[in-house]
Amino acid sequence: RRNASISCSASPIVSVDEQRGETPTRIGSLAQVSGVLGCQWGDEGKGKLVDILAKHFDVVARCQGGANAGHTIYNSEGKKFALHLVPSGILNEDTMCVIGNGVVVHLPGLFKEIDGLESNGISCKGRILVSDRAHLLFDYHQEIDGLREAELAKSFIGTTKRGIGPCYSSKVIRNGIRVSDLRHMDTFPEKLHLLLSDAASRFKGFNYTPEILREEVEKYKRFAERLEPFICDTVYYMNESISQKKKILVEGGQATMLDIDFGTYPFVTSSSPSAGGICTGLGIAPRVLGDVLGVVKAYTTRVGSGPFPTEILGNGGDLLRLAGQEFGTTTGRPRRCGWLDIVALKYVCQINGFSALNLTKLDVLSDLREIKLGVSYKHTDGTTISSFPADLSDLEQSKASSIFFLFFSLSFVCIYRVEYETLPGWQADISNIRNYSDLPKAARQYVERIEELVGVPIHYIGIGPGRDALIYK
Ligand code: 2SA
Ligand code: GDP
Ligand code: MG
Repeated sequence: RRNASISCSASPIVSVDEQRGETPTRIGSLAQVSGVLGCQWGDEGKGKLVDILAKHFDVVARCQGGANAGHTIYNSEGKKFALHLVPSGILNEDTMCVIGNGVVVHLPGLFKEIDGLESNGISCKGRILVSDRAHLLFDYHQEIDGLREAELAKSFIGTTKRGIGPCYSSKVIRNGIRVSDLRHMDTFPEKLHLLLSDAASRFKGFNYTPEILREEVEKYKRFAERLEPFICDTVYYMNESISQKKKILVEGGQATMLDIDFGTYPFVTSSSPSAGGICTGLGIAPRVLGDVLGVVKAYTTRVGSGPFPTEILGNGGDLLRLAGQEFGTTTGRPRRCGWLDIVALKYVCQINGFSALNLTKLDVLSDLREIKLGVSYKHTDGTTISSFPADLSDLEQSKASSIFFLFFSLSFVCIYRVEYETLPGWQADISNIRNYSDLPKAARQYVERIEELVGVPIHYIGIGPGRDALIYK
């Protein structure tokens, strides 16, 4: 009952393209255990890559985050799906989807997502496993996420209000409730009472009554029954799958610049969306992890507050937002837009040790006459800083000089100046190109300059949202 049987098997990976003398897709040579992670502040197009890779893997697993993630994918008929908790392997019918111990699971949201997929003809039965160690995210976590944001007033984080911070707080402070607790409905009400009364004592605006507890417990009794077939010791499942030589793809949510340790703290999420999160969020050993692919947008976006050194304010940013349709997949919020930040990207590559990158949304830049790359940060004292700084607000007291670029934040200005390199645009539609060599010279120059600056090869280039809109380099 506790360990789902391991019965899936991916189609053999034959590098047909190489036999035909075409550009290798390189998918066939990806390691048995591979990962796909975001390189910026999220929404790089991770979902699309995972969906494309999924048919070559037996298992696609989420290791962190929750329904704050929004992964948009299109099936081969061009039908759009927005996934939040369900891994992006779900459209490939032979793939098992695992929601690992590091994920925080909002059951009403998960069931809604599953119902939506089923009603669109995607069978989820027997294909989704939820870790018995994953923490449950309750509606009340979402409510206090909103209350915390309101309390922060001007310094608000700009969370998705999906309850992520409060749920990870419960986990770390050790009064969280886990999926396995649903198997002990006798003690569940008391645990939930402790959580809710704690929230009521902390937040004036939080309404908690015995009636609310009763209703919530009844709801969770029904959820417990419905969830039972999905519950799995996924640590055992993942490790058994690895020893049986199954191919595993780990799908990251958010991105390293939102990582609780490495991101632009405190404007970050509450999990570890970088390579370390793969091991802690699934219970697999670092040495089994082979390839980690970084997904990076050809420019940068960020949703929510916090420093964004290469942000383009005003009309330029609005145009990019429109061209790239940069609106949150989960909340619909407009995303802030800017140039590609090489300083941040190098820092993220260092942390994750990517085998290769997927540069996405290159098509979005097609109309531009010139494209900028943020290549270094210079301090007012003239020194160039060598890595992404831990604390951009340590310059809070400094007065911004008009010649210096103002890093955007609602609560501070700081005076690092971003130095840019300007490259020519290509001003041609590239969305129908499928071979790297057919890209306009300026587009290839842009791609190759990024590779040169960052020192990591770009193996995949996105030139549209569809499954087929990928160039293998
Ligand atoms: P949270 O909700 O506590 O994780 O928010 C903390 C910060 O993390 C950011 N964050 C995200 N940034 C980009 N995309 C995300 N997913 C959705 C999407 C976002 C949406 O795919 O578009 O729809 O708004 C995501 N999730 C969290 C968040 O903006 C805060 O800065
Ligand atoms: P994720 O959170 O990293 O999976 O990314 P999102 O799905 O939140 O946002 C990426 C958006 O860009 C989605 O709407 C994708 O359909 C779209 N997208 C992905 N790759 C490309 C690309 O190469 N070109 C274009 N134009 N759109 C893309
Ligand atoms: Mg997203």
